[in-house]
Amino acid sequence: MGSRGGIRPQYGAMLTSDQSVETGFIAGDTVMSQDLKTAIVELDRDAVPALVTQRLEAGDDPLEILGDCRAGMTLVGERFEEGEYFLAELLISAELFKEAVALLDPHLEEAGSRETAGVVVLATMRGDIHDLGKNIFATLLRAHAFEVHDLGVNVEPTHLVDEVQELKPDFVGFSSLITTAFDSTRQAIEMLEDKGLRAGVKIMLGGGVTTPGLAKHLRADFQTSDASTGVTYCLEEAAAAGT
Ligand code: B12
Repeated sequence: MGSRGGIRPQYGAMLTSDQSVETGFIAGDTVMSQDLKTAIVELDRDAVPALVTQRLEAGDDPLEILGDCRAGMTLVGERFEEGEYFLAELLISAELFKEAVALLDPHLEEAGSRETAGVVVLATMRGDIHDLGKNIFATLLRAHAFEVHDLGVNVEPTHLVDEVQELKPDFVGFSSLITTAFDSTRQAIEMLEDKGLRAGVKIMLGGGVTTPGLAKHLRADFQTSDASTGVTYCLEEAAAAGT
């Protein structure tokens, strides 16, 4: 573990992608951006918080920093898929990611200023315990004055439906990172339809494994793998509804 590519990050340097031939950097990436991805995929517990802090101090957009952290997590997932990393590495990467988000959170909260509000219920459904992305989406929504009810992970469809009945939200967001949760998501949506709760609610699918095709299949209104795009959708829908 930890030797692939042989890149030892040069923290703080703002080199351009011209150096990519030698180092393996991706065209368009700055060294700072590539460093953070590398630090995450190499599970470097000192470098990750140091780089996030350094980039915040340098005035980088917190959403861009977050995007680089997420890209690092995608690389971790690829190594897991290839059998190079195991569950232990996934867990360590999750801890590193949480640490990065804890540093970014106050800046993400500052990012929003619009007063448009609506009620959002969020859940990761039964069969899925991934929640890092959902938590980020919740933070960004709150930053834009949405009232967020986060039901957590491994949520039973009946529990979600009870909460929707009680809270009468404008939006229900399902966060999915693993295909085994598709069935419970489908069940929840069908139960909302059967109980007559579907009409007043916009249903969103988000998370790495969701696709437009899945959204169509589940009769969801919206799908994305990007929290900011999700917030834009909520803001536009809330404005259109006059909330
Ligand atoms: C970290 C991680 C874990 C951690 C999760 C910790 C946690 N608290 O979440 C731990 C170690 C617990 C874990 C466990 C497992 N994992 Co895992 N894990 C990952 C990993 C590396 C990163 C996921 C992540 O957090 N990404 C970063 C976040 C920020 O991205 P995101 O979730 O997509 O969120 C963004 C957007 O999608 C959006 N968003 C998210 N939700 C929502 C919702 C709405 C409504 C909206 C609008 C937007 C939105 O906002 C975020 C910011 O933009 C992925 C690899 C990958 N490629 O994703 C594998 C991965 C998801 N895991 C996988 C697997 C197989 C597992 C395990 C089954 C492993 C095992 N053998 O036990 C278990 C699953 C247990 C279960 N039942 O859920 C597979 C899933 C394969 C599949 N296609 O189904 C992946 C893809 C790895 C792989 N390539 O094989 N995992």
